[in-house]
Amino acid sequence: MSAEATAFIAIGSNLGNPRRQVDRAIAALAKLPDSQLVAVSPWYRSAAIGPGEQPDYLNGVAELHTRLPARLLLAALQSIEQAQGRQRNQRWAARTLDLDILLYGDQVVTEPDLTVPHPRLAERNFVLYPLADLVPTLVLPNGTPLTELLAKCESGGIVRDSDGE
Ligand code: A4P
Ligand code: MG
Repeated sequence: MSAEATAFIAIGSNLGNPRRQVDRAIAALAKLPDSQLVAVSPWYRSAAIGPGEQPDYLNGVAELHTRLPARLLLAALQSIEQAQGRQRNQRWAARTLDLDILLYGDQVVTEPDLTVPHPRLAERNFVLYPLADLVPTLVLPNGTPLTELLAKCESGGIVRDSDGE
């Protein structure tokens, strides 16, 4: 059994009733083996970054305590996406559910199919805001405080979702 790690999971949806999708995703995360769902951030709405015309996204972050190694956690997240009808076609296409590993303790992973911390974490307000709601004092494995990334990121185009409180 591996040691327990604190993992932060980005949750995003812009298809198939995002509110319902993210609620189902939270219920599924709460049932992951060898893991405990300890917190869920508030939800945020933002315009989609990606090709073509797409509906707005609903985004949030979940905090897990888990003994699943990062790669098994990724596989488990992908099965939750599949169970919620995720189609993989074009990159950044609209999707019912996207679950990404933002951070896995202090681990740095650079493998072909898994990069942790998530490579686009630093530039995305829809990830930084909910992460900061959970752990305002968070410091990334490379020593950068989350507050520094927040100060630099674009603050426009994102709103707290009032139904998600
Ligand atoms: N992968 C590598 N590292 C990770 C990680 N840390 N967590 C690999 C999860 N997966 C990771 O992902 C492609 C591959 O990334 C996986 O097979 C996995 O092995 P995917 O979910 O199939 O495809 P994707 O999500 O379209 O690609 P990508 O590049 O991960 O997209 P992003 O960066 O996640 O962006 N706009 C708004 N407003 N809100 C959003 O949430 N999300 C995206 C997706 C684009 N625009 C958005 C949002
Ligand atoms: Mg993804």
